[in-house]
Amino acid sequence: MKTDVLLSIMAIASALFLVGGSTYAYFNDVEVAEGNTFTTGTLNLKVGDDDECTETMTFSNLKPGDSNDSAAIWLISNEGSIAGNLSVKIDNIINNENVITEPERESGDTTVGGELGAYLRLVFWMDVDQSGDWTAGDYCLLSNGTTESHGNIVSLDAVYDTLNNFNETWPGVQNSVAGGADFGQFIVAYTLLEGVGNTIQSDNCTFNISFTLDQDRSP
Ligand SMILES: [Ca+2]
Ligand SMILES: [Ca+2]
Ligand SMILES: [Ca+2]
Ligand SMILES: [Ca+2]
Repeated sequence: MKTDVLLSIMAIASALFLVGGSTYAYFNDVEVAEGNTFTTGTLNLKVGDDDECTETMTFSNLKPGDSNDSAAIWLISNEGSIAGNLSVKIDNIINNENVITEPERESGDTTVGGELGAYLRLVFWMDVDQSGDWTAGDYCLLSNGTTESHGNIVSLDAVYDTLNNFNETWPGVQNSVAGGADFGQFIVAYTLLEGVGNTIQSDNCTFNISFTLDQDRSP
């Protein structure tokens, strides 16, 4: 009796071994995608020669009749690896009276703030193709906070305005510009018209120009 049971158990175990062993005979194959990596891109705006920006305009001893069509020529670049949108802002416009010269006083000037910003006429524009000239594809910043393209403005002479009127923000002046690409040369021109009079003697004006690069979120 015990022998029979033992034989039965051995038979079942043997059968199970054969069934279990037979599963290793099915076809099989494994492939592995190794080292999966996710890396972020970069977003970095460069204005002029250095990053961060060291550009600044400084002009002294200005007088009526002076003008300069290249007061600034700054290359604006998307130094990152992803596309971005460029915005520009001009703010912090400050007019200083400094001293009041005798001719200035004779003209009726007082010590309440300087007048240069009300007379200094400026143009801010982007030479997109970096040709140095106002050509197709270029655009300028208007003192009402909009931009105008070359196709609609024959000459930049038409868009000069006084510094005090340029306290504006121009959002998205150039969008979806690829990483590694240039926006163009940002150029500033100025003119101090003849006949502006003595009230601006010794005055100065200061202001900031901010450039912002935002991540392009278009599909
Ligand atoms: Ca930068
Ligand atoms: Ca003065
Ligand atoms: Ca151009
Ligand atoms: Ca003055």
